[in-house]
Amino acid sequence: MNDPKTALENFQIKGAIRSVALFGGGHINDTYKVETSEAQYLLQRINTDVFRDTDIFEANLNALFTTKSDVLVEHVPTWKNTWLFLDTSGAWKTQLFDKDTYAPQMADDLRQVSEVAKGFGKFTSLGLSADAFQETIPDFHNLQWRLEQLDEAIESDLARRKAEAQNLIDQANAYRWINQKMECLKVEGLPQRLCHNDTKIDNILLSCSSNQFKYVIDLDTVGPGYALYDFGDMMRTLLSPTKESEPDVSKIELREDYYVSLRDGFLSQCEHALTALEIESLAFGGQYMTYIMAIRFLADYLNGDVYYKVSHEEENFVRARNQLRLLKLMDDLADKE
Ligand code: GN1
Ligand code: MG
Repeated sequence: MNDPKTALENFQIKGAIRSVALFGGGHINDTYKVETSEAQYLLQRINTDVFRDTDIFEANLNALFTTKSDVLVEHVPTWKNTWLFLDTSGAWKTQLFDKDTYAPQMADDLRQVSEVAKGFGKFTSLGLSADAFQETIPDFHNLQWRLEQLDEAIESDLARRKAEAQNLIDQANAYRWINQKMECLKVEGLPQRLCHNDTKIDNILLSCSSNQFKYVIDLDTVGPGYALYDFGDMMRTLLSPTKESEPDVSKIELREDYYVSLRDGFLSQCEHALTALEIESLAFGGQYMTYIMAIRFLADYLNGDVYYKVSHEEENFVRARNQLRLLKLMDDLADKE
């Protein structure tokens, strides 16, 4: 039963419900804005075809909320004192909505980039041990496994799109060294860390009045990872003035001054918590995360759009093409340095 109002009855919210409306644009879950006579909330329906192990999710949220931190938005428990309410349509979760906040959609000035980076830097320095968490989606950022998934998608060609995508497949295959480089970093001793694992710009809330960082949101993928994942996904989503589905590939660019702001903002909050190898490998995170997203979009295109929401037939193709373009720009820049 996919009914937000019925799901809401299971949470300890205050006041009588006045309105419930769809909100935001995630690729996987549905989010609703809720107004009651006393407060405002965000209710999320987590897609349990993607997040299959809700016990792990619940345990991660518990581990996350053990330390009271002003980096995270306050969540509302159910009447049974759990964070998730399960029904046949998925897992529901509720958090307070702070009226003085907004989620920026695209970085358009350096201060904004710095605030987003500071926010995720604060998350990195929360000091929670990665060992206390498990992955909500197994192998989520395991590139080796994602490459195997791509190989399977190419092999089965379920949607008969392989011929059309051949050029993208060739481009993607040329970057397999990124996986080897990551494996070397692990052997060299890159430590695991608690990561957010989805550090897109719109997963930060800034204050409407001051434009300063307020909260990190979208906690469904929080779990063990490497610092370069979170730094890299910020590079992927902050450095170009384009959205993932940008129709005009020539608009994709790397703004180097944005990179400086991103790095300075992030390190200002968490440099003390990171090892030298982690700091040295942060920039490689841009290539790693952009590559993994190119592969995931491409595999989903070949599989017939079974994972990401799409608004038109070619959207996953366009997303994969754009990520590969961004990766090329990052790679050229890394060669120059
Ligand atoms: C998905 O659903 P959303 O938009 O928060 C995806 C991320 C990708 C992102 C790309 C669980 O996040 O890994 O980076 O799309 N989340 C999942 O926009 O697959
Ligand atoms: Mg997410």
